[in-house]
Amino acid sequence: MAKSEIQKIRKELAKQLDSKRYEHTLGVAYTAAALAMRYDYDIMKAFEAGLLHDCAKCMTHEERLNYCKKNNLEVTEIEKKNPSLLHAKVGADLSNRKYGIIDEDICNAVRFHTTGRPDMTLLEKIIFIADYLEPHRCEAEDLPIVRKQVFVDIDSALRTILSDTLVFLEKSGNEIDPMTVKTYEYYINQERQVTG
Ligand code: DGI
Ligand code: FE
Ligand code: FE
Repeated sequence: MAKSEIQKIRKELAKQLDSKRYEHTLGVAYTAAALAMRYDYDIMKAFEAGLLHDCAKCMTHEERLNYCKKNNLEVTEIEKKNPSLLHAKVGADLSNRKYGIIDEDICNAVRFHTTGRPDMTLLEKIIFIADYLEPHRCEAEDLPIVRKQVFVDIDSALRTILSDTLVFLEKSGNEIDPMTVKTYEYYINQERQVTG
């Protein structure tokens, strides 16, 4: 993608997002670019996916639900009850229709950035992880550990994040998206297979 197109996307995002979310977005984009450098992925593609990952985050629940209706996006039961989960699915669709992204890997990285999914592509992992540990994040206790770990072994960082997210969701009494559990189980089983 040309520099001017990225500029255009940034300008539109600055309009669509509040300033805190916009700063987070830039943090994810640059963190994703750094991870792409480490793991030999296309740096600009990682940057673009990072830019777009939360593009639907500042819409209201109603706006997201209407968007899904209008564009025939399926809304699952858990998404109906927790419409903030929908920002990933709506964001992926907007990335394509509104922001002109035709690269499927980028759209899927946006689509699965909140729950992950089993057998993620490298870009999907990069965005999922960058979202958790970009410089403005400070909530999670294990951040200093994962921030180092991710540059050594991306899958082990992924497992730490998935496990901590599940603990957090359980503690805070949030309903858990079945996809979050599936992702966790997939990567835990994968480790068992590797280590025997
Ligand atoms: O959009 P961000 O805040 O940058 O990050 P995100 O897209 O990972 O969304 C984070 C929120 O999503 C956080 O409050 C936890 C929540 N979340 C992640 N997995 C699940 C979930 N919420 C529910 N209810 N169920 C899940 O499985
Ligand atoms: Fe998000
Ligand atoms: Fe985010």
